[in-house]
Amino acid sequence: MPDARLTRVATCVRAARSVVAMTGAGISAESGVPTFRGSAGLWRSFSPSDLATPEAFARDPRLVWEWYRWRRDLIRVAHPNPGHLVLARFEKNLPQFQLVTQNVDGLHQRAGSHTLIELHGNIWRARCAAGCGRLTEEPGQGCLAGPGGAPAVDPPACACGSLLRPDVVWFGEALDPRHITRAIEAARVCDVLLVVGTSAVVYPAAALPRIARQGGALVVELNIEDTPLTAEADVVLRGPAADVLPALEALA
Ligand code: BV8
Ligand code: ZN
Repeated sequence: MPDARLTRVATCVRAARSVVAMTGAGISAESGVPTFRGSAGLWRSFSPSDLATPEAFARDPRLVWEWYRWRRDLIRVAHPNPGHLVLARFEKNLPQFQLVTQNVDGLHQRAGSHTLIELHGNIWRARCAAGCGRLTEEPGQGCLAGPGGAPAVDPPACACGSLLRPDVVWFGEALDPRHITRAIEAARVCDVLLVVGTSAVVYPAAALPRIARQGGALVVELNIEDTPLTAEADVVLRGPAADVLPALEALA
């Protein structure tokens, strides 16, 4: 007998003109990609705010570039999980569906999502750190980086003489106004907002659930634990995204 909350959400998704899903690192956890604030932690004892900033890159480009190389190596061998695949099918099967992700791992695209909004960029692209406009999909070779792994290398040089940096949004950097504007508009007009696998602490992405609520949407939190959003959500589906999303799809 399916959980009453799941049935309620499935009924609303079926009846919805427009559904938005907003994802965070938790949807990739079951693909083996470590979350930011989870217990698995990342390779070094640094916190993301120590490394995912323009200041960190200016101070030690080699360290920051290596951290991203290490993360790309992890993601390269990861596979989209059933949660990613459900959201890719929602894009095909629901009348109006918009995926908004904070993730930079590219697993949604590998699962078959095409029209997603990547609020924080993509780890598989690199761009000129000096802003000359150069952008590449080849951010350099992988490495076996990790304690005692392959030697660190410098970030590749840009044709303009500067360095290449990961094409992601670091803390203290503005999001692409086109992306955040589209995400806000989608949240404002949707009937159901699914908030999947995010600690709901990073702004301006974390403002989307309130915007959806103010627009009259049903706000659903799908997470394995409580977050600052839990108290505000209309429905909380507690469990791993790779299990709960397929269960939701089966009823929707
Ligand atoms: C900006 C890319 C302004 C890099 C990332 C108010 C308004 C505006 C800004 C701020 C504000 N207050 C504070 C700020 C500053 C800051 C911010 O929000 N700080 C926080 C920490 C307080 N925001 C910014 O700096 C943003 N910039 O607003 O600039 C501006 C304007 C004009 C001009 C100049 C500047 C930029 C934010 C983007 C930062 N970049 N990533 C990279 O990836 O290396 S953010 C980073 O955190 C990742 O993208 C990640 O996605 C994101 C959020 O984390 P989560 O995805 O939620 O992951 P987390 O590990 O935290 O949580 C995982 C969750 O999953 C958990 O809840 C867990 O329980 C759950 N889970 C685990 N397993 C599962 C699961 N759930 C389901 N199933 C499972 N199996
Ligand atoms: Zn350049």
